Amino acid sequence: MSIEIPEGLTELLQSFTVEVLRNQPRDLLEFALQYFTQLKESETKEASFGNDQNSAPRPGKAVNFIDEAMQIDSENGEEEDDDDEEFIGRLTAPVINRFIRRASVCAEAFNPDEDEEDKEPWVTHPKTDEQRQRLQEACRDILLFKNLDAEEMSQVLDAMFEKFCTEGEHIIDQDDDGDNFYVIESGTFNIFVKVDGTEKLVGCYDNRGSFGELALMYNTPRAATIIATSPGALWCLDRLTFRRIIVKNNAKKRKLYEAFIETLPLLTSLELSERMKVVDVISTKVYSDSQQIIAQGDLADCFYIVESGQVRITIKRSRTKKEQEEEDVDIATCSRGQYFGELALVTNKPRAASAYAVGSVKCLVMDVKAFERLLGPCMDIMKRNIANYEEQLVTLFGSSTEIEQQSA
Ligand code: 1OR
Ligand code: 1OR
Repeated sequence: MSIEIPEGLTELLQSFTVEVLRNQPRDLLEFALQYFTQLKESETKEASFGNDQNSAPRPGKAVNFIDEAMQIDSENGEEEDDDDEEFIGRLTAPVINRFIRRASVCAEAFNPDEDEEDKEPWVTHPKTDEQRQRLQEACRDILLFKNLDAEEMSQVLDAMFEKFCTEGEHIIDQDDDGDNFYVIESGTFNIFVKVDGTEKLVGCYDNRGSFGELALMYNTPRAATIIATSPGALWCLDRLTFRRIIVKNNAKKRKLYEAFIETLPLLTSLELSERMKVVDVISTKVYSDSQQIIAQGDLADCFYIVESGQVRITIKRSRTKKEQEEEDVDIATCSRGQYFGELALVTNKPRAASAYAVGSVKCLVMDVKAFERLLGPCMDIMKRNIANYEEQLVTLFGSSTEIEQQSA
């Protein structure tokens, strides 16, 4: 007895199988239900619109599922997999978003305001030459600006405006909406975070650095209160320009560094969304052969991960016990995926060693505040390595106290 295979069955099942393989649904049955329901709906819709023959559904014509990565809600790092309407609104093809497994993480939550933002004129605050010079100096070491191209940087500088503040002034109050990003030209500022309803002093800024990026980056309420503890001068960047330039730049950075960040053993204790926040705050720095990256004894404000090339770590040692003359001794080499510069940040001491580029070197750099905020969960791994330094120190030099005294 021969069984007749209905026309279109093979095509239908093939298309379905392709969608299953592409989307890797967690619940196959539910996926199938949605797939065939949508197929039927689109068939009915097209029939009722009297579409031309070319677009008329045939048995087995595939439902056009969304083929893009699931978006991360950058406000809270959660997947927006329940919020289908937003996706349906911007896609012509029917979308069953909740089944789509993440292939990669998008840089930004879908932001319906973004198109509106683009229609706004660019913000410009005219400045004297003297102001512009001071502004450029204040922005020189701001990591968030390091990856901007010349045009983006000049748009940022044009948009920034000066704000003088008095001692005791609240620059930012926790839980408020974010208006500006601030770059410190001068002044000291305390950082308070509410813990169980009471404000706790968690850190301070001393005449350098920047703050106020989080609420603008992730569309969240302010995460901390910032109060001036001296008269000071700040440069402010409005929310619109910040989002247009910095947030868009972060999207590019995520595409570039997502895969590399995923390979770093140091960051395995972090959630995926936290690792993406690491990408948002890093900048890249390039060093030429023999260039000094860290100088032993300096105050520390950055943490480094080697992206390419080799970094030589050296430590100063007296040639003899009596002589003042010192020589640099090689103690370690860091290559792709390894980090350095954590010790001074963890111990709050000056740099314990120097670091030099061997050949051309590219590093990902993170500032101390981001390091403290984001890398807490990685502290165990770092502390284990620091304990290793101590051991190596004894092996290399016999006693750790000699080096400790020298690097203190
Ligand atoms: P924002 O837009 O949320 C407050 O406004 C700013 O304070 C914030 O951006 C950061 O730029 C800055 N946790 C959260 N925000 C901090 C922190 C911080 N430090 C500075 N800011 N922590 C302290 C880490 C040294 C973590 C505390 C648990
Ligand atoms: P930092 O912030 O003190 C220098 O800046 C960096 O060199 C340091 O953090 C470490 O990341 C890195 N002792 C001290 N620092 C070391 C060592 C080290 N190795 C790498 N660094 N060792 C013991 C010294 C004899 C390790 C020897 C293998």
